[in-house]
Amino acid sequence: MHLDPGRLVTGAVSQDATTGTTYKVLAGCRICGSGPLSMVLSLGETPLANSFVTADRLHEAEPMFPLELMRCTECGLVQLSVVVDPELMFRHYVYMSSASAPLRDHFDNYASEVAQMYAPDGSLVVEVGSNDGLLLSSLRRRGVAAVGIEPSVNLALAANGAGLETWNEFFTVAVAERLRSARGPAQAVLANNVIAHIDDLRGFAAAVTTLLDDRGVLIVEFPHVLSLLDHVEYDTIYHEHLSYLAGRPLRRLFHDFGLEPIAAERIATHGGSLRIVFGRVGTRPVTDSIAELERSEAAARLDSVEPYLLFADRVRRSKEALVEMLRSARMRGQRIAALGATAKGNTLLNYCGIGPDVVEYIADTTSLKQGLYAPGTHIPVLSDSVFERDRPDLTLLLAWNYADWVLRKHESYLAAGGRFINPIPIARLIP
Ligand code: JHZ
Repeated sequence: MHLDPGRLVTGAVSQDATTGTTYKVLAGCRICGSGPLSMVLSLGETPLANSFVTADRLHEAEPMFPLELMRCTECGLVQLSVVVDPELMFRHYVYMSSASAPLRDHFDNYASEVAQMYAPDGSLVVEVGSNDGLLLSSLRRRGVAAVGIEPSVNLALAANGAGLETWNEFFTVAVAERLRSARGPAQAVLANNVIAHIDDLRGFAAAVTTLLDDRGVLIVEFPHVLSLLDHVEYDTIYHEHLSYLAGRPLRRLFHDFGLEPIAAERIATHGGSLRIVFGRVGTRPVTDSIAELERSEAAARLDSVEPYLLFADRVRRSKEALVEMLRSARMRGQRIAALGATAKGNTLLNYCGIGPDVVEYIADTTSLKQGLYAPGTHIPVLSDSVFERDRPDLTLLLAWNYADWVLRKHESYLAAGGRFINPIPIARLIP
């Protein structure tokens, strides 16, 4: 089946029972259009993972949406069964890249690679989903003419205020055309942790090809579905993440738009991600890394149901182990807090039914989250300085992707007898 750019494969519109908020139910795969999709796992109904609640709205019902993971048996894309309105999820956004210190080094190294390899003197580089401009600022420091596209009003405002040119838009063909006529073609389009959030992936691919120079590259970074399966990272499943990506379905998507993968690299961010570089077909050499990636995905049998059945079983066992560890700690009278008011943490807390009676508060470095309450569970989010002073007996590490950093940063807590619980892949005490 061939789909035109911009055409969404959506079926019925459904409604949340308490608040009447509408959402779309997918009728077929967003990459190849095949259907129906087959269910891999259901995590029940949850609120939106970044919809932290203000104190004055705690008594109001929160919209809840089914959180179900589906697999396309044709192209292999793993995706959610529903699509919540992106206006609701992204126009005001509390996740700020700059609040996670280790991400600064990651983006700095990345910016230096992009500047050297793809953006010689002053070339235009466009970052889609530029958040608060952390990567844009690293690119700027290296002399790259970097422009961001960011749908969140508050983050685009902050980035522009810091002198980092950011267009407050969702990335569409119309925006790509305007940007190209204003600034010329881009040598590189960067999309880090954003393609999983895009419903209309074909529209995205069309917008990229509109903007890119003939020899330009698209570089995408996203959590790899193999890491999701191998490390039981079920908490990274939430409504913002519409797709759980791998090399094969992406090759198929971009092929229809004249792009081919030329290099792939595994990177450690967000529990195991992939960085794939795409160029226009035949314009750049294809490195061995592409064949290697395809071999590793084939070896993992991502095209069969088995790894997903195993995954679903490991998810249930992971939940049981965590709930039991927390229950027995509370029975012993131990106090428990959490660290990192992450989006994934909210999937975990809601799916495992962990509330403020078990976890007293969540400490977080993001100013925009502090003073709010976690969606669904209503656990208060406090500043990380509170955690340093308070020293609870146990701390549930909801930002487990930064475990090494967090353990170093909170050495004195550990030295005073505090312990962390890493919930993924299976609950484990540190030390
Ligand atoms: P972090 C985000 O998910 C959101 P989240 C998004 N939807 C996405 O796609 C994924 O990333 C990939 C805090 N923190 O990165 C800062 C501390 O408090 O794991 C952040 O709130 N102390 C775009 O939200 C959170 O933890 C620390 O020392 O699951 C980290 O969020 C550090 C390092 C972080 O992503």
